[in-house]
Amino acid sequence: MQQKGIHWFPGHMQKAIRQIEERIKLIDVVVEVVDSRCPLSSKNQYLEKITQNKKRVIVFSKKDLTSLEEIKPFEEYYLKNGYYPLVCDLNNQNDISKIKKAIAIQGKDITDKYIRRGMKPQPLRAMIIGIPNVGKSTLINRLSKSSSMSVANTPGHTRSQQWIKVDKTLELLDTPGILPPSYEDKITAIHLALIGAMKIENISESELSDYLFSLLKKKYSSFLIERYSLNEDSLVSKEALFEGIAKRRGLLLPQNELDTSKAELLFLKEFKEGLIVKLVLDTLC
Ligand SMILES: Nc1nc2c(ncn2[C@@H]2O[C@H](COP(=O)(O)OP(=O)(O)OP(=O)(O)O)[C@@H](O)[C@H]2O)c(=O)[nH]1
Ligand SMILES: [Mg+2]
Repeated sequence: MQQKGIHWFPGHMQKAIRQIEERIKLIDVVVEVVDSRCPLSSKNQYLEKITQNKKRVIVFSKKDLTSLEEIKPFEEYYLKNGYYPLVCDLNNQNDISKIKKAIAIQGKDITDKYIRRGMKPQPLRAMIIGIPNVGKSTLINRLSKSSSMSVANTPGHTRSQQWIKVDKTLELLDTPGILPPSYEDKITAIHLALIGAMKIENISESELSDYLFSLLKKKYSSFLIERYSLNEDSLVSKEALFEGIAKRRGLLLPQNELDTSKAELLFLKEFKEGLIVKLVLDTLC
């Protein structure tokens, strides 16, 4: 498949960057969320620039949908680049506690400064950022629900900001910084579409299933065979695969022909939901 570059920079990107830059002035620790299945593609490159002078935690969300083995090199990569990486299931309270600890560790210098000056340490102020659908709201909800404190309204630098007091050590900006995904190559766009992080207006379902079929056939064929109780013959082509899936799942057209279009949609949906195989789509160069 030939991969043409995509030149894509939505008009609201600049606005989103400005909004985040404005708010980030008030923040001690930035918590960026990326999807574990796309630890590079689901990171907006502009966030790298905006956050580089801040203490940073990077949360790889949805670890329940990925391979913990395959994600390891990406943890090391971000560690080397000054982040505190954490692979998490945001529905798991233990993992949420680990994120709280990571914020405290990254903010220790700031807390220590108060202590050195003989002052009572102020709560660390954190902000959750990331591209759509990676789990930012889930994380804010989980962190704030773990606290019995209510929402506090503290005046910010230039305007009033809404803060959630998680406990006496941590306050959270109650709205996340959302930046659209940014990508220059089609593979990144395909990865984002496959995990459901962006609308797929400019990529057809057939392009997505072509890509996914080749990848799974090459590296994860046993998972495909097992999921749909197929034999090797069903992997000779994408068409054969969809026929196999349609047969197994009873997907039929009115004339009792196999509904391979429905099978294709099911294939994409079940991959997105982590039902076929848990993997990392991105690769480190
Ligand atoms: N399996 C799994 N699903 C998760 C996890 N974290 C979040 N989700 C799901 O991912 C979807 C998106 O989560 P949100 O918290 O709404 O994501 P967001 O980043 O706030 O999305 P936007 O508001 O669109 O920017 C929801 O269906 C969540 O339930 C996780 O760790 N594992
Ligand atoms: Mg949200």
